[in-house]
Amino acid sequence: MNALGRHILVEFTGCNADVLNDVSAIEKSMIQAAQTAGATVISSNFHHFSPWGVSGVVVIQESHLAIHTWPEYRYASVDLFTCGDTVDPWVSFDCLKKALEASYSAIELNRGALNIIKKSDYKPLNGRVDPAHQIDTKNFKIQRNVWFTDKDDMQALSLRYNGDVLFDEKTPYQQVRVFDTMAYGKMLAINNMVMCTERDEFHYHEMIVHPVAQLSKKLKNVLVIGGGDGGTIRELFKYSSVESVTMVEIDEAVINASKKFLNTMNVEFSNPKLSLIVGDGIDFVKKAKPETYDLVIVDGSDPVGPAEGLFSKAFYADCARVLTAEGMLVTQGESPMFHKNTFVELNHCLKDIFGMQKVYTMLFHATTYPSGMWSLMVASKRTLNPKADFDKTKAAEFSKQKKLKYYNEEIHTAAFCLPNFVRDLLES
Ligand code: SPD
Repeated sequence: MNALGRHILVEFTGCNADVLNDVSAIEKSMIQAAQTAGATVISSNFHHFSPWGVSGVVVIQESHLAIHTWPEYRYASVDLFTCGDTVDPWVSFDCLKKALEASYSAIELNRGALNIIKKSDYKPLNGRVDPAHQIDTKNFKIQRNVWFTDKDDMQALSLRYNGDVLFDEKTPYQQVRVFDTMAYGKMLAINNMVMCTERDEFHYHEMIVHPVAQLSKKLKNVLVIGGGDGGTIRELFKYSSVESVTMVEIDEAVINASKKFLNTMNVEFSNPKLSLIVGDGIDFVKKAKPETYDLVIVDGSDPVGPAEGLFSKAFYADCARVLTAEGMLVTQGESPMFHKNTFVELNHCLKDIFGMQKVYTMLFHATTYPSGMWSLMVASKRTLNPKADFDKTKAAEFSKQKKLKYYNEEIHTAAFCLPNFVRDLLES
């Protein structure tokens, strides 16, 4: 060869959009394309962007393979660069064309044409002669660096996982997936948004249940809208006063994913006090009898797809109707940093329905939700002081006895204390 390497630049068009949007499938196809051509893969580094697209590179001993996908255009831009003459980049090209189900146009460039560059007598001081630096191609483990990203146009939160997706179902409502993340264990994601991870789900699930439970005068009949992963009912059933929990989850795939993989959360699905309904929670409250529940918990996803209606006035008016005279409601309120408008609108919507003095906002740390700062909004049929109208000693004992990991009597009060910028947002 009269050059150091060969570089193929490819325009893959008319591709399968679902494949282009699947970081795991893309990473696997890229590794396979490299290996089929006889390359030694050293590492892979892939990111999935939400709402769409994947970028990544496979570093091979003989250079690299890189890809950027635009599922919405059914387009991928790919470059395949190999040095030496042991690896034929067109073999990788063929593999990818098949994997992406693509049409293509491509050009090949010679890189480092030897009639232009000349070898010098440069010898690095620390030449890599140490056998520890040689790649043992038989026992070598590829460093896979694949990232799940929950983001909007301005900010993102990424978690690394090993490239394998444990559960992946596209339902009529959403895409439900479970990943095994390196830092946070199993993670449930809906439509590319983090719902919960094994390592930090207790922050959310303890906080959506215990502050309202400790404030409740009566806690017998509870309605949970959403909550299909099971984390919320796990916390609820820690109260012996609870006689019945009705949980209405729209997507059975969430329940199935949890039953299969989320073992810290799926522990109460067979509790005899649970009525588990797979159905539309919005429709359910519309048809439910008035004054039925002491507590309504709205444990939904972010306001896209089926959860959109969980942020509407009509829905909360129905929730208020089904609450008993002293009943309470708690709903996840998004992030004042990441979803400022939704956060404020939901608060105003609840105040319109329950009254200005009967809606209270809590903040807590949600380490794997974008921005790390998350809110819960409480609405009550009776006026209360949420920071104080609970039995501190009982709350402290409960927290100890049940071995809670986040909630305690001090967190209770602190959660309702808001930073000035959040107060300003809510008063605006
Ligand atoms: N952006 C994440 C908001 C998710 C709220 N619900 C999580 C469900 C956990 N049971």
